[in-house]
Amino acid sequence: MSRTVRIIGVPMDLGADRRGVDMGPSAIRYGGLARELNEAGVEAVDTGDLSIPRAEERDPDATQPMAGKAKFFREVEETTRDLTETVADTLEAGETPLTLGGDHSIAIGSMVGSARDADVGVVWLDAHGDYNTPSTSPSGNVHGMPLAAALGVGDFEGVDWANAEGLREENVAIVGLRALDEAERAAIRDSDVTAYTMSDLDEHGVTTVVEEALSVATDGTDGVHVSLDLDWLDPKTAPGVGTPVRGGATYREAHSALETIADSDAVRSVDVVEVNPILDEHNETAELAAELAASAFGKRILR
Ligand code: HAR
Ligand code: MN
Ligand code: MN
Ligand code: MN
Repeated sequence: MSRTVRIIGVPMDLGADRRGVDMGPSAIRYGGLARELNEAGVEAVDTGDLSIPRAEERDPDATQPMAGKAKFFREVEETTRDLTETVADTLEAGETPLTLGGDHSIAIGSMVGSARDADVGVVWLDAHGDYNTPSTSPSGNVHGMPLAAALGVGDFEGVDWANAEGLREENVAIVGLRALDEAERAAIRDSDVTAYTMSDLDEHGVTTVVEEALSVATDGTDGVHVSLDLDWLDPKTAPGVGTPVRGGATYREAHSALETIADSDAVRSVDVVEVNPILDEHNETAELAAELAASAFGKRILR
């Protein structure tokens, strides 16, 4: 029986400073997502988009956490609760959630939903660590915090809606790191999270690194949540992202990584985030996002 992938659009941009990622879900659909998924041999169904408040109607500072700063914290909570239910219901129905961002703050909901009734590992493909907390964040943007939130790090300890129940630091692998804030670096070093930098990819090659990341994420778990931030790729290949960082994964490395992930047969849920159509060139980053999602579900040239 083939896998049914449920597309869930989350047009959220309140977790990031640069507007435009709210158009990501439309651009990725327009970029051929359904066709790509069909070519991967899965059944694709589309839930449409969750409804997200507009920034212009809200006050970014209306609710702040006990310590530090997190812009639009109340709105992030609302969206997280909504996405958590959608992802959990999707899994309960025997389908696989594919969540389209939106900024990376949405991954809090997809992780909390995915790890509600299961032990889950995470493979986090990103230039950034996304391990800040409201106290350590230099920007106050929640898209720099989702891993810390889901793991209950620092200010996020005991924040029930943000903590992913069945997720442990030991089962989290970040791949492709090249931009960290000071406090974030220290927090990752002190944690039990496994982090592979771009230098590790240079040294060992993408297949080896991703296989290691998968062994971290599958160790004692029921499945893997894959979170793909398009800024993981080099900005020459993926220009349409909010926070580009030079020196990222190439086109082939990215496909290879997601094909290796598909081969593990451990994929439980997937995010594709941070596509910014305003900054894109002819929708190519969105098309790439659609292609990479298909690779994650097993698309191959010869099958
Ligand atoms: N580390 C920075 C901050 O916390 C930048 C955040 C990153 N942007 C993302 N997330 N796209 O991966 O503000
Ligand atoms: Mn990210
Ligand atoms: Mn990033
Ligand atoms: Mn090494």
